[in-house]
Amino acid sequence: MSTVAISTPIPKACIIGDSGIGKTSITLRWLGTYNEYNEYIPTYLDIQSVHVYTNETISICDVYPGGEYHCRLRPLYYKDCQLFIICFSVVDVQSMKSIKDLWIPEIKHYCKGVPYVICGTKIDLRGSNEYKYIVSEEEGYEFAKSNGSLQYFECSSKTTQNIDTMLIQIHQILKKKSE
Ligand SMILES: Nc1nc2c(ncn2[C@@H]2O[C@H](COP(=O)(O)OP(=O)(O)O)[C@@H](O)[C@H]2O)c(=O)[nH]1
Ligand SMILES: [Mg+2]
Repeated sequence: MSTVAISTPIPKACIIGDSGIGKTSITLRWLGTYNEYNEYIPTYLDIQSVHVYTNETISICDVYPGGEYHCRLRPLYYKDCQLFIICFSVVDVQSMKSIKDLWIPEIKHYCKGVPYVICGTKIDLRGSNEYKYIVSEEEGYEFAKSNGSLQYFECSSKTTQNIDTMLIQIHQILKKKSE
């Protein structure tokens, strides 16, 4: 009798949102390869295995948003996605608006029923007076709640605030889903 090894597929989450809001930086923090001196962060459009604990891995797909070509390519990366992490920058209110206008409609179209969480990025910039408008934590939370998000996160890749907690909670959501 032959033995067939059946491996459990690694849970997959896709990180999406407008360009320049810090998606790749979060992925790099989770991978442990973030470099704060790197002004230019190449976008992967790639799937990375992130080790949550030594024996627990999830795959994170960092999806590049821009351009006509990528609009058609993006849904290919959504295949088998079990959770979307939709990001916006708290200092870029347009990126929050895009969640409603573009990102939620897109995942509802291509991945009906797949849950999502919303994440406000770059919270270290809240203290800055360089921005006309800064989304507060309460506003982010209310926005997430009224737009069908499973949970609301906030983080800063620069200071690492909430980066680890967010990964652990995302892992828990994925794990619960596969039980
Ligand atoms: N201040 C601050 N800057 C950030 C943070 N995360 C990313 N950035 C910067 O924002 C720019 C875009 O980041 P990136 O991760 O490439 O965004 P992406 O296009 O959404 O993948 C880069 O210059 C980063 O250094 C953050 O938490 N705080
Ligand atoms: Mg990127």
